[in-house]
Amino acid sequence: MRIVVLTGGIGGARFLLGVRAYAREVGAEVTAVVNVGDDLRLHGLRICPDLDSVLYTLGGGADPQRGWGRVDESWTVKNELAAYGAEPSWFGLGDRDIATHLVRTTMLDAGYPLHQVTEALATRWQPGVRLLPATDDRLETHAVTDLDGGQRAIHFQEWWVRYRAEIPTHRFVFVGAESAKPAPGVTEAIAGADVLLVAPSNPVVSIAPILAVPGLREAVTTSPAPVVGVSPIIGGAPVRGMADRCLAVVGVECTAGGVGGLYGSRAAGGLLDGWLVAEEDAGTLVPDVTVRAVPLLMTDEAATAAMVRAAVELT
Ligand code: FO1
Repeated sequence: MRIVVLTGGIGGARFLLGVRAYAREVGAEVTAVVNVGDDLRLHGLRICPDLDSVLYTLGGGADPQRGWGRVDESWTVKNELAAYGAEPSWFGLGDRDIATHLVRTTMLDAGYPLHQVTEALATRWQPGVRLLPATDDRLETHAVTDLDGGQRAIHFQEWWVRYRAEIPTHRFVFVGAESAKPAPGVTEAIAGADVLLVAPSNPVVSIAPILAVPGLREAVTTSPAPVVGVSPIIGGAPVRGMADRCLAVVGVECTAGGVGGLYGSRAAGGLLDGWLVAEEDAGTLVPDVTVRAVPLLMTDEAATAAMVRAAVELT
């Protein structure tokens, strides 16, 4: 069996731990198609938070408290940059993490595309799943906000980390999406999947930028395989992160039904055949989508693998 997962964020990386465990049980292959909209260049370095969250989480190197970055991290470079007054001071890069960005940036600057660089980084972390960026091209999520007395578009990381998603925001824009191409292997993996899973990631800033790459939404909606999503919202609140603030920007109710409706049924031109929600949200209805309620908290790998089994067996 070939499982393809659309994923982004820390929740998505933790979900992949369960997908990998389930895949080992049943002898399946896993491809993760990862959001790059959060990526940015800082201090000359290319940083790919979502790809790194997957590498570190599946490779056993993630910080369990923060969720992002490396465990046993030190912050010498961050403190030295602060001593120079180097901006931005609101985004912290740990020393161990910087090594990843140095290797990535050196390879990118030498002309290797992001998917090959990711493959090279994965030889160290051995994530046990095939990891593909949605695109090799520049695609950045920006938030159009009210700042300094006017409308201003800022990078997603500035909106998320500096302003904690707490400023008036009109919309999100996926800069570069129109001319981005799917990274090699992505369309083929989706077309060849036996099941497609949408991880319990932020629908607005993790999954939407993947689907904004021309051809990817169509690849999913026309795939012969069933598409099953897992709700990132339990009992009206995000499991982690600030999906509630992002959903408010796009005018969608922060409920399992709201997000299921945002994705929509494949029968009506949307994404989903199945929608897995938490037991608290039993009774959620999404027109033309099979909804099932199961325990959804990713407390450990076994609980997450049980969620994945329920998702795979849903359709
Ligand atoms: N999140 C923060 O809240 N503060 C930070 O300073 C920060 C630095 C950072 C550096 C590298 C990296 O890969 C992720 C980092 N994050 C930080 C997390 C990141 O902002 C988001 O959680 C993800 O982009 C959302 O998926």
